[in-house]
Parts: sequence; structure tokens; C-alpha cells
Amino acid sequence: MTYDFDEIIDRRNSNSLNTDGFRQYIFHDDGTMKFPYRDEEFVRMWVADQEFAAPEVVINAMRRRLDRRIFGYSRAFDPAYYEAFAGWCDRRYGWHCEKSHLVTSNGVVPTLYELTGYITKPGEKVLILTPSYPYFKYAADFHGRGCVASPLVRDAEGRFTIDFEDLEKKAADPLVKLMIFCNPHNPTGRVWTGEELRRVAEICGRHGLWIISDEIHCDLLRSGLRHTPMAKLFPDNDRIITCMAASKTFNLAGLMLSNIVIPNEELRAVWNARHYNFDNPISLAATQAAYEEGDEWLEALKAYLDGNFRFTADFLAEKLPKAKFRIPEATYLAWVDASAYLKGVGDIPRLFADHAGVLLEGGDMFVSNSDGFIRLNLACPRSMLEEGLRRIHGLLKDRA
Ligand code: LCS
Repeated sequence: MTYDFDEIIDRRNSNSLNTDGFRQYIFHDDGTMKFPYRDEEFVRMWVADQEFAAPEVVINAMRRRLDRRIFGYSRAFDPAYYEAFAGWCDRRYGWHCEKSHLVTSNGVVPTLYELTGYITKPGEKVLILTPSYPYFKYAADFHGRGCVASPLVRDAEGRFTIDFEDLEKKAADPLVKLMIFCNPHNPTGRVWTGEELRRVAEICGRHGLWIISDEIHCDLLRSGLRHTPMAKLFPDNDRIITCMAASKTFNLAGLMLSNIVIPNEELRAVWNARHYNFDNPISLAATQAAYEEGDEWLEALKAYLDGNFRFTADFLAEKLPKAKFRIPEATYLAWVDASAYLKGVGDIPRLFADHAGVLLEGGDMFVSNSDGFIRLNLACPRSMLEEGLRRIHGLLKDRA
């Protein structure tokens, strides 16, 4: 089977955040903001969804469910849903997920919010690594909990690593009760090694922290690399919660369904008592089909993304040599240190929107430890990527 990842698909007027919601999300526009580009003229490299069609096997499963014609209250009652997810985890990560530990939710972000409320009490704090997907901090903010950041550091080769001494110091704060951990990491794209995962879990264990391991990007590794769920390394530690989803992998974020593995019985009882426990029947059909039949499409997607990353790395090395960039081990997001070109720029996304016609995220959109960085979404046809990079080059080339 071949798949056409070069196809340009028109997303306008489809209520997509990517095309129709960027003003509010990126720029907090109150409706008065003006841009020198019309909406359709922007090259969009921002929110983490894909410009690619979802796999046909997934769309067909939704069609079959539509043909059943009734869409009443639904939930993953059929064990086939669990079996599809467990089969995927077993096949792809060599990890066994207990049936009784799996719950479903309308997204990983709502889950972070919900679990933070169940796990922490007023006055307590949440630990994260920075730069960070900002909703980790928002989950703490939502409950009025403090958020403590341990900044990642870059080694001599530009690889982001964890400052374990700093992490241990922050974890030792008796008010810190939960770490929200991103594996693989958004935005740096690090796939943590077994040793790194072990050290994080040991530090958290020593200081009595719960861990929510957000593994939503775990299927999107560069070809040949393999994901390790943190919980796989610690089968006896029931304080590690794992969040996974087919949403990033198969471009189904709008279907709002995620899989949450909660091994701790007490916490699961709280979840089951308080969670509004229904799912969208179309989402259930799509997600089950993705896990059952999506492997081949995913391998093709990964190969295409590998090519987009090589193209980007070569382009930056040749045209913007002062940008520091390593092809990430995971995600479809390029985390580029463009600080040499962005001295004195306060609002990085606005600069690119106004002067390059490119929508991207960067700088303080990633909580902290992210000054001068831009994040480019490469899950797009090569021709879009080329045009985006061409425009970025046009803007930056004379700024260093
Ligand atoms: N967790 C991480 C680490 C993410 O990167 C994202 C989406 C989510 C959770 C969202 O999960 P959902 O609620 O959809 O299940 N990341 C995005 C990003 O970096 N930009 O746009 C979305």
C-alpha cells in the first residue's frame, strides 16, 4: 500500500484550530488583531496536528459505525477495545497493560487537569521539566497548585538532558507531590533512555511523588527507535500513571479519546467515582481500528517524517548556520535554537506571522528555558515545509 503524504488538503472552514483558531490560541486576539497575510496565505507550522489525511482503515471504521445510525451514550464496553490497545502496547513496546487498569478519557489534557486535582491538595506543588508543553503548568494553575520547574540542560552535542541534581533538589521539597513527565519529550523530542527513566522514577520514589507519564508522542519515533513506557520498567510501582492516545499518531485529536493506565486501586476508585465516564462512539471505533490496523500506515508516516527532518536539518545547516538544531528522536516537531537570529525579539510568533507569513510557536509559549527557540511542526507535505523554511530563511538571514 502506498500513501500520499504529499497531498495538500484544504482545511479551511472545518472548525480546525490549526486554520481557524490561531488568532486566539497563539496571539490571544480579542478580534481586533490585523495581520499582513490573509488566512490562506500563512504557512502553518504550529499546533501539533498533522496536515495528512488519517489512515483509510480508520476512516472506514468510522464509516461502518456511522452506518449503525444510532449514537447514544457510549463507552468501551466491548473487550475488543481493550484488546486492540493492549495488543498495540505489547507489539510495539513489549509492555503489558492490565485490563482493569485501563480507563478512557476525553483527552490527555483533561486527564492531567483531573488527576492533578485528585492527587494533590491545596498548598502542594507539581514538578515539571522545562521547556514544557504549557498545559502541564496549566494543570497545576487550574487547581491553584504551585508549579516547580527543573530546567533541561544541553550537553556538548546539543542533546537535551535532565539535570538530576537539580531534579532531586526540587523533588525533595515536601510540598511537591506530583511530577508530570513527558516521555518522549515535547518540545525537545528526546526519547529518554532506560537509565534516564530509571533515575527520574527513583528520585520521585525516594521523595514520595506520583508520576503522570504523558506518553502521547510515543508512537512517533524516528524509524528504528523503540519507545519504553516508564511504567514498563517499574511494574511494582503503582504510582506511575501512563497516558497514551491514538490522537497524535493517527491525526485524530478532534475525536478526543485517550487511554489512561492507572495501576493504583485507590486512585482508580476515585477516578471511577468522579469521572464523567462516556466516550464518543465514532472515536471508539476509530481508535480501535487504528490500534488494530494502523501499523503499516504509521511506518509509512514515520519514513516520510524522517525525510522531512533530514530536509530541515540540511536546510538549516546550509542556509541558517547559526541556528542550532539536532534531528529529534521523537515527535514531528523541530525544536530549533534560533537565538542568534532573534536577539531582542519579545514576541517570537508575532515576528514570524507578521514578517514571514509563518505560524509557529516559540519562546515563552513553552513555560521557561525556551528563549530564542522556535518550534516547527513538520507533519506536513514536503512542499509546504519547503515554503515555510524558505520564508523563515528570508526573515532571519540578515538578522544575525
Ligand atoms: N500532552 C502532550 C505532551 C502534548 O504535546 C499534547 C498536544 C497533548 C498532551 C494533548 O493531548 P489531548 O488533550 O489532545 O489528548 N500537543 C500539542 C502541542 O504541542 N501543540 O498543539 C497541541
